[in-house]
Amino acid sequence: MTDRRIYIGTSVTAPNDEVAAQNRRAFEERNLLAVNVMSSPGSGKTTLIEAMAGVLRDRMAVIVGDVQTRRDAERIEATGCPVHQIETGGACHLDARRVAVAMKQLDLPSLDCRIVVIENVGNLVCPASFDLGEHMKAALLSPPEGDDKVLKYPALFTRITALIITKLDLLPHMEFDVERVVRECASLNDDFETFKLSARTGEGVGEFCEFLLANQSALTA
Ligand SMILES: Nc1nc2c(ncn2[C@@H]2O[C@H](COP(=O)(O)OP(=O)(O)OP(=O)(O)O)[C@@H](O)[C@H]2O)c(=O)[nH]1
Ligand SMILES: [Mg+2]
Repeated sequence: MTDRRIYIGTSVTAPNDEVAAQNRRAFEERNLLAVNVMSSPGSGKTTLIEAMAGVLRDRMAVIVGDVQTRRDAERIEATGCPVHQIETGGACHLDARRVAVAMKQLDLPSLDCRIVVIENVGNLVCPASFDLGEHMKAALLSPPEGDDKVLKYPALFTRITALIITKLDLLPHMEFDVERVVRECASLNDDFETFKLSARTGEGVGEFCEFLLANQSALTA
């Protein structure tokens, strides 16, 4: 039997991309910069957001995605930061439609913030393929995960604007070559900034917050 292929000229992510574009416009109408934070489970996304809340205070709101539970939202709520939890009920990544609903729930017009952080579901693969309407993607990598991950999971590291090496306080106890991570990321991506920080000690968290605020100012300039 002859192998016949039918070309369908539409991307499978096209419906998602349309909603993402609407989300981006809605963020921009309110002068908000949205950042999509991605990494493996446990690499420290929520802990970084907790630390950022101490720096950005009422300039930040958060949308947080998890397969199940409100645990991360409860942690972020405790900082006083406005937060909405998305429970995906099984999906291993956020999509633009879910984020659109969360934006309504957060009631962005009533907030006086400048940065919206979207914590994606812990996963180094699928979240990278879905535009949520963010202005930048950030990836966390920490010493316990190993310094070989960039080239093993290239889809995410190809698309990021911020590479965040976190849990820096653990570096003296682990074999983790920071320069290798940066070098391998640079082999995939020629337009990203590197941040080295510890959400535990607070070292470097301010620099990342300044970077976001500078990008928010550029958005509204
Ligand atoms: N030593 C140290 N531990 C950290 C740091 N950041 C996070 N942790 C710890 O790492 C563990 C996981 O942190 P979370 O912030 O919950 O990780 P997450 O990426 O949000 O996890 P998921 O939401 O499940 O994907 C917790 O025990 C944190 O206390 C850090 O900078 N230094
Ligand atoms: Mg988390």
